[in-house]
Amino acid sequence: MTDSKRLRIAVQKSGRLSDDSIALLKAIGVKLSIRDRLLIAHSTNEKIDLLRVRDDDIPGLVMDGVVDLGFIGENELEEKMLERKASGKPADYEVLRRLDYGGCRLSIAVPNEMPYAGVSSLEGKRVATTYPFLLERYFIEQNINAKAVMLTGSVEVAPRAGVADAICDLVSTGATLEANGLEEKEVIFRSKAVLIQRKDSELSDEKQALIERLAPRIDGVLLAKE
Ligand code: PRT
Ligand code: ZN
Repeated sequence: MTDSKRLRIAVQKSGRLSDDSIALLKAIGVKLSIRDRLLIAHSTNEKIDLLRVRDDDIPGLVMDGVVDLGFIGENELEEKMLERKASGKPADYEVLRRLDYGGCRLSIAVPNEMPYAGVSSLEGKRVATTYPFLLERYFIEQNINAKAVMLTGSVEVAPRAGVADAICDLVSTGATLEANGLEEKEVIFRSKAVLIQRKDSELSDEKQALIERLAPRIDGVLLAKE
């Protein structure tokens, strides 16, 4: 159960952002008792409840006002914002802090053997991605007539499977692209984890005061790591 007077924070349950987000909360003095299978975790020393969910759900939970804060990658946040705007849903949020983990880039990569002479080589091509809204925005900006093919996983095998000509996926070390015979050509978005909040006008004074007490501690933690 959650109590509406307690600050609700959404974090990824299990994935690349989970450990760093929990570690940051602990570093700013939020004591947490997390039991692996449970959706909700309570803080034992602050009026805070954690909602542990898939990262895909976090932007919507903040934008719909179900939670007050959320830790999320900017890639996912921007994609969901575009998707929600396109379907007329609320898409407002504020970035409370940009964080120092979850760094990656969303890039277009093509098979090693595909001739590539710049973005115009993508004209008329099918590009597999989990981020169709970011990719289509890029095509429009670049004035390219190409098609984003939505895949929720295994994007890197799409060209070999004959499902697409190229891909647009997250890259950090580049090892996955290399292992799949793909070459990174265009970076379309650079991302890090961020802590977002619902529009502050919608927060109670008590919750706002708690955020104002905790946020400077995040700056302290980030500074100490530099
Ligand atoms: O289950 P849930 O939906 O919560 O998790 P998920 O599988 O959707 O996400 P997860 O945990 O994989 O990633 C969460 C967030 O971490 C992403 O939205 C990014 O903001 C950030 N992040 C940082 C990354 C990467 N780096 C990353 N390298 N997310 C994914 N990758 C994948 C990428 O998709 C590709 O498959 O790693 C592979 C490439 O890595 P390299 O090192 O081989 O280039
Ligand atoms: Zn996800």
